[in-house]
Amino acid sequence: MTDLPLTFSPEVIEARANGAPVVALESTIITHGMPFPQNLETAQRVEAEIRAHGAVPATIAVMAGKLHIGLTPAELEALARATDVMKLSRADLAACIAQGRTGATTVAGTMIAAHLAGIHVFATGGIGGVHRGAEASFDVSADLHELARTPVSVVAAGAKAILDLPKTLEVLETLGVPVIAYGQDHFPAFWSRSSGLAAPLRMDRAADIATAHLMRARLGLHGGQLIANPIPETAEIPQATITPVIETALAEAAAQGISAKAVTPFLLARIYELTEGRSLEANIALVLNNARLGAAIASEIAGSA
Ligand code: PSU
Ligand code: MN
Repeated sequence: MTDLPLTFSPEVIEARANGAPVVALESTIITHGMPFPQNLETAQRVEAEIRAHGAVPATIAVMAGKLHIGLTPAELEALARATDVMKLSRADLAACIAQGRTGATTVAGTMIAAHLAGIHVFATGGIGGVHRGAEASFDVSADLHELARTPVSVVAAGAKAILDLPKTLEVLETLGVPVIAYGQDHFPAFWSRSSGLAAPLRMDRAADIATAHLMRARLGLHGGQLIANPIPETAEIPQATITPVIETALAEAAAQGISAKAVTPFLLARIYELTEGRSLEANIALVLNNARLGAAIASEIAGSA
């Protein structure tokens, strides 16, 4: 462990020494997913929510070439204010560290770092997936492949309807990733509780999710689990409201030739503007909800160690 190039925050060092539950958090949502200052406020609230539910938060990022597992309050603020931050998926992580640069980890990048640090559970907003039109663009997020190979349970509110959700579920099935809806039969669609698509698996208890996570390791199965946790009812945006907004943002992205890593941040920023901030309020509510479930799953895993 000591020769791994990891920098732990003081509270994560203490949690590791005590066997306390730890929940990993990504940083792309801070630098490329939300505007300042809401990004900082949300990151602070999500960390507080995890602490209030008996676990320790570990926000993951590369800062000046160091891979941080947990950020101090000052580091979190510096990241939220930073510009020219790289977006780090599997392909980018080592290059960012080698060049001494600063980068924010995506779902894929965060899973890699969490696993290196021995963290089982990671809470976020939404995962990347198969983009609409992927049959022509081949734009499939590296998040899906990471779920297939790295043993971390990822709590998300499903995937956004900016993606092709049926194709995303098909690819997850092909890759052997368990997609577990929490407390309902349908796969959630980020801003909405249901995508209208049936989820492959359903669990109603954090303890069952923890047991399944540990059972995969005992069976020698690689890869993680996607825990699809529906947005709280009070924060939901109706499909009829969000669908035309998504269509507009997608049309603009196509017209402007946005491609590759820039697609997801572009769409998130436009949807925020077009909904006059309502999408962001929903986003914040669902991340807090995922933090609570992540803390519960991590506590169950820590308790059965
Ligand atoms: N989906 C969201 N919010 C986000 C992201 C996705 O609803 O912030 C971010 C996550 O970090 C995710 C990444 O891992 O975008 C996926 O980017 P890409 O599609 O380029 O793989
Ligand atoms: Mn992509």
